Amino acid sequence: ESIYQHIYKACKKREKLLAVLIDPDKFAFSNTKSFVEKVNQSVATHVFVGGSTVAEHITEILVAEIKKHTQLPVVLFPGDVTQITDKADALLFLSLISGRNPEYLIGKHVESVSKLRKTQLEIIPTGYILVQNGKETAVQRITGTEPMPRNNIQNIVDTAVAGQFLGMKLIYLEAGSGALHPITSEIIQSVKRELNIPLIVGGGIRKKNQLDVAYKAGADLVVIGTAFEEDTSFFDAIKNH
Ligand code: 1GP
Repeated sequence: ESIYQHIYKACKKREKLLAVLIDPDKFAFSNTKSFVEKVNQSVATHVFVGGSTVAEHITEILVAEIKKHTQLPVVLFPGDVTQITDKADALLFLSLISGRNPEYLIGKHVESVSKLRKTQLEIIPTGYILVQNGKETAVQRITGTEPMPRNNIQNIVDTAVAGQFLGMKLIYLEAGSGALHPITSEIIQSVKRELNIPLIVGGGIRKKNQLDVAYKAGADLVVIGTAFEEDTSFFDAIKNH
């Protein structure tokens, strides 16, 4: 079974998935073993690795180390072509459909092919939608795109559905790492209602209650990075989601 099939089936069965995001840029390499052991003991189902500003080769070294300590699928969530490594299991092939920068809609994708051809990575086309969260995010700064206004829900829904029509296999609603406000339940619900493909939600989720709200609204997979980075006791706090 592929990683995507697993996510798709979970979505149809309404099982909830949780990805722990490790940003190589913010993560102390020497902590990998103990951190990943905590991930293994938690309810997490996936490890995502990626960030907006990661120095070359660091991702590969970190992914190799993570793989030593876990059986969970390790999925690349790359901010850039340089973060692609065969050491992972799958790659979210992200298209920033909230923005209008051709580099992040198709340019980087073309650039990545010579690298991807040499890997066995499972490639999962993903429509990535950045939504305003109250402060500027790294994604916004680096891609030079505007996030979608939170109050124009119809536009967010239409963007997600357009992504599905284009053949994307996942839609990722992103508030941005460390967001002040996570994606609202109203946005999640409205998008979920019109999608047949799994919905990922991430950015700014730091409390168990915010995780529950996201799942209840219809998120199939939630991504959490900062909250675990800052305090690994959050793994215990979410035991019975
Ligand atoms: C960021 O959606 C992820 O790309 C996770 O965000 O670090 O705020 O959990 P946090």
